[in-house]
Parts: sequence; structure tokens; C-alpha cells
Amino acid sequence: MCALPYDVDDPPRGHNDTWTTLERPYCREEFATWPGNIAADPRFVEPDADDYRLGADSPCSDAGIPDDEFRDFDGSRNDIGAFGGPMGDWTPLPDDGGP
Ligand SMILES: [Ca+2]
Repeated sequence: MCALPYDVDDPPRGHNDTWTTLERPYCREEFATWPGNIAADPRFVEPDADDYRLGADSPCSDAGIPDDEFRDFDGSRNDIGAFGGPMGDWTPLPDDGGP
């Protein structure tokens, strides 16, 4: 059992992908019960090259919050992830090697 600081029947957030490669996922079972949440490989385009856009067969496509105010910039239903929603049309800065 995972202790959550909020009511599971009235979660503050839903429509997330709780998939992880961690052996001990944090509360994945509980999060999976939240409305709209999924637990599936998001199938990023090329994560090894830091390309975390959703691939064409991603289960996160059109799986985000269905309300009209959260539609993707292209007018489709919200995608789960950093590139979903009305502000999702952005390009990450190139990796400068960091500190
Ligand atoms: Ca979409």
C-alpha cells in the first residue's frame, strides 16, 4: 500500500503515463487507478538521443486531458507528455554538454 497525501477518488491530477523501468515504481498501482492514467511504454521517438517526442504508435497520443481548453496546438486531443497541450509546440534547446 502506498500512502498518498490526497484522496484517490478525487486526485489533483489524472491523464498521466505512470510507466517506468524502475524495479520499484513509486505507487504505480495507485496512480494507475486515477482517471485517465495509463501505464504503458510511451514509445518516444529516440530517447537514447534525448528525443522524447511521442512516436507515431505512442499510447500517450490523444490520451491527455480531453477538455477543449487543453487541446494540442494542432487541435487534436491533448497528448500526455511535454509536447502535449496548447503550449506543446516547442523545441528543446540543443544539449550544450552541460556543466
Ligand atoms: Ca494529440
